[in-house]
Parts: sequence; C-alpha cells; structure tokens
Amino acid sequence: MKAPVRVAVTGAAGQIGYALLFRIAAGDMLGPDQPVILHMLEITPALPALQGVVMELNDCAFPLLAGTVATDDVNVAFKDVDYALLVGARPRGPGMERKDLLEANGAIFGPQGKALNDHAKRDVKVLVVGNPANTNALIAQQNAPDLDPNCFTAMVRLDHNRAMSQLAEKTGKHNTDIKKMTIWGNHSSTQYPDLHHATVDGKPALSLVEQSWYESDFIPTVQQRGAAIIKARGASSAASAASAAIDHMRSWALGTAEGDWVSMGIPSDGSYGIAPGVIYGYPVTIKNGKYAIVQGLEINDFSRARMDATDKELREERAGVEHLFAK
Ligand code: NAX
Repeated sequence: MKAPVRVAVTGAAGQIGYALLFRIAAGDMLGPDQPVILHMLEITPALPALQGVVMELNDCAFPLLAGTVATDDVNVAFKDVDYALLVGARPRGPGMERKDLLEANGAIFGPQGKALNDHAKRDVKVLVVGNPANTNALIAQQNAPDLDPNCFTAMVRLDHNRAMSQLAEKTGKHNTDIKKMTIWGNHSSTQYPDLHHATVDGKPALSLVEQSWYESDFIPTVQQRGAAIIKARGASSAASAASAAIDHMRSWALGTAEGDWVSMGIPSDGSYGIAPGVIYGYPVTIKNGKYAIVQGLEINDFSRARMDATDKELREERAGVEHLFAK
C-alpha cells in the first residue's frame, strides 16, 4: 500500500461534495492502492452539515480512508495537499449580472489561490468545478505566483462525457467504443463539442451521422445539457458532475489510454490560435502526471468560428476579473 495523499474538496457539504467524497474515499479517483486523507472546506454555517458527512464517511469504514480534516479555514484545508477540487462557489442569484457573479467568485477563488500558494504541495493538482469554472481557475492561478501555472485546471470533462453519451446513443454503440472526443473552450453554452476527430469503433464519427444532426442536435444538446438536467430534476447535475471530476483527476494522476485523449480546461499556451493564458478546454494526453495539448489537428472553418467564439467569451471574462489578480 502507498503512503496516503491529501485531497482537498471545497463546498464539501454541497450536493456535488456529497456525491464526490465517498467515491474518492472508495478509491475511484486514485486507485485501489492509494490511501487518502480528505480535507473538507465549508463556510462556517455549513460546518454542522459537514460534520454529518464526516460521520457518514467514518461509518463507511473505507479501507482507503486514512483520515479526515473538516474546517472553515482555507489555510488548514490546503495544508500539504496533493490534490484540490474546488467545488464550492457562489451561485448566480436573482438579478445578478455576470460581472457581479465574477466579482463574488473572485472573493472566493482569490483567497483560495493564495492559500494554495502558501500551503499546498508544490506539484498540487487543482481542479476547479465551481462556476464560472474556467475563469475561477484563472483567478486562483493568478493569486498563486509561486506555483506552476499549469497546476490549475478547470472541468470540461462533464461536457466531454455528455458528448460521448450522445454520440454513443445516436450510433447505437457503447461509450467505450468512442475515442478522441474534444470539448474546446469554456464550460458554458459557448463551448464547442467537436466531432471532427472523434471515432466510433475506429470509424470517423462524422461519417456515421448526418451533418444536420451534428450541427442542430448534438452541439446544442451538449451545450444545454446542464439546463435540461435542472429542468428535469429541479436541481443541477451533481452525481454526473462528481463523476466527471473523478475522471478528470484520475486521468491527470494515472494518465490517458494509448490512442485516445481527454478534454481538460488548461492554461492556453497559444496553441490553435487561442489567447495565451486563458483557461481553455483542449484535447490532452497525459503521462507521468503531466498533460500535453494534442497538436496538429486540422481545424476547418466551421470549427475555427466556434473555437474563436468561446475564446472571445473567455477573454471577456478575463478582462472582467483582471483587477483581482495578485500584482
Ligand atoms: P451546492 O450549493 O449544493 O454546494 C456548494 C457548497 O459550497 C455549499 O455547501 C456552500 O456552503 C459551499 N461554499 C460556498 N462558498 C464556499 C467557500 N468560500 N468555501 C467553501 N465552501 C463554500 O452546489 P453544487 O451543486 O455542489 O455545485 C457546486 C458548483 O459546481 C456550482 O458552482 C455549480 O455551478 C458548479 N458546477 C459545475 C459543473 C462543471 O461542469 N464545471 C457542473 C455541475 C455544477 O453545476
């Protein structure tokens, strides 16, 4: 058995937290030979509820759970952590403009970035789930000047998984038959789910579906899936979001399969003409805990326009939060 690693989860008493913590403790994220110490952060009023979650975690008697820390102090939460899943965020309230939302989240992700900078392991792997995820990740990164900027990522894996499931259903195949799915850009309705490089059972996906289905059905369905879940369930995606967070971290820690890739929101290095610095969804392969953007994909005019539109939205979001960056 390996030595335990420390995994921080913020918003730990929320609905995604409740779907996430038990799977991490069961070994779904880092494997069956990796004990974990869970660091759970909540706001002060949610600490009693969090205590209930800790009681349940203990009651599971998980062989891999080597300890728990439950706190409302960000400096305690991020002390020596190897992984940090930043889930807790400020939801959009009635009448709240995007500007207000970004500002409210800046007040959360700025201090969290600083606390990671001051207390986390130097190779900490940070995943931001709380929305607006890409720009919240940027705020945290920009408040952590001593950490490698590539430590900070945002979740587009739920969109990636949703796209796999839609394509599997359409083609009558299983999602395990699908390779090389790509989500470009922002985890928002401007995201671009790209089928040009995807394969189903080794065949090009776009040779199996009509262009009209791709443009008018598949793309909007994936982009609007979050809203469809809210309409059906009366609550936003939680178990699927937690599952995607597990997938994201497992791929990052344990690597991607030969001949396949995954989608991750990562700091742009300018690849594919995207603004350097924004946290943009890219296709990546991962080896030894390091991700690399898949290079050399052919981008046609259809894709270019959509990749640029989501880049533009991310640049606008960045312009709205630049005053929150550490100098
Ligand atoms: P909940 O409202 O159920 O839980 C959020 C929890 O975060 C609450 O318990 C709250 O007390 C806590 N919290 C708030 N501020 C905090 C802070 N400063 N430090 C620590 N904890 C804090 O929301 P839930 O459904 O769990 O969703 C969490 C976030 O995930 C939301 O921002 C949501 O928009 C986002 N999502 C992101 C997705 C993605 O694909 N990137 C998909 C699912 C989800 O919508």
